[in-house]
Amino acid sequence: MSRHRVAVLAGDGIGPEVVEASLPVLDEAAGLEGVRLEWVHFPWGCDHWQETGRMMPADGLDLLRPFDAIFLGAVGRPDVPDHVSVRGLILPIRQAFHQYVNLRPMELLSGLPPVLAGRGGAPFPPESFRMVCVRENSEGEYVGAGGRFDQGSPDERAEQLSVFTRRGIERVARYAFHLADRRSRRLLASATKSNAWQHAMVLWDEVVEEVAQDFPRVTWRPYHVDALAARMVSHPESLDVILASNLFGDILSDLGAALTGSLGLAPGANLNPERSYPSMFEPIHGSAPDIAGRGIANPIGTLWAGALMLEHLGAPGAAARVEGAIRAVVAEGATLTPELGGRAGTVEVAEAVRLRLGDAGGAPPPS
Ligand code: GGG
Repeated sequence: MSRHRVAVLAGDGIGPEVVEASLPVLDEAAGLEGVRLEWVHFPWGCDHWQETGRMMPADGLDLLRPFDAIFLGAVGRPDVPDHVSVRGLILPIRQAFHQYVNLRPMELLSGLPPVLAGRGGAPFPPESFRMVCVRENSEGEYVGAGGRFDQGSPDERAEQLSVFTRRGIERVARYAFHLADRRSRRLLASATKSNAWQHAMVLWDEVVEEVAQDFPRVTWRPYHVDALAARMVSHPESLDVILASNLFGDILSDLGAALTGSLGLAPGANLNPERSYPSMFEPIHGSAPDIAGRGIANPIGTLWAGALMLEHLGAPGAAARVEGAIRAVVAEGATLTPELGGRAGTVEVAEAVRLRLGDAGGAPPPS
């Protein structure tokens, strides 16, 4: 039996609820494939910030470093500024551990009522909406450089610096083209805004073009990010892999998740492809304080993030079980959370997925 040690950062709001419901499901899926997951919980987040002034201890990164993976719920609380919570926990982990790929699948699952009406009024068939966003996750608009000047005066200004490096763009572009090359449609759309950002996005376009030369089987093109957002709504069937900067990828993947029915469905993997550091897996949703504590948060994004983690840990059979079970539960439609029109709670949905793990073994996810 192989063993993997996973650091759990359940975090704030609905984070602890969706994580607690998901861990037994992931344990069981792993166990069915001869894999043992050892969870170690760290009580970091906004409560920790209130008590100590820090979202995680000063040596938090050192404590996380030896783990095989990190499993994150959500961070944020209405009384804590968002930049404190996100900059205090999520971004330092992503940046310090060189998790430069944020992989965010966006897929319309069979059985869900379509959000998009489709051209001519006919609903889009589920297979027409199957994308994955490869978001640059370590630099760009999220480097945090800049400052506030002349605060409180009429001349007050804020400067927020973006930093794009050739190395940073190249490595994430290479990952995205590799991924596109392995998928059946072999399409890649690169999100740019080089008409307005004449420095950073022109470098982005040049480096992406250079990397593309090594992947002749991938059909690709750049889109201005605004046009790409519109295309996700009007022609989703024309999109497959989306390569985007940190900010653009964050926005496009929330749009994509909403178009599939709910932000609660979508998983994210913060990957260090070289495996020099632990990678981190999380649902893309935030802490959702409006529904926290009510037991109705959708655990599917968290479970799916767990499937991505199992895949990364070298347990593809366990990952396929979780993904197959999610697909089965959603297609059945009897156990869904309220935002998808159902009446089930977090624990019930997770339990329904757990009960389908046995019959979902080995089902390969569509590419
Ligand atoms: N599930 C983790 C979480 O709470 N995400 C909320 C968020 O705002 N994340 C920032 C980001 O993904 O860049």
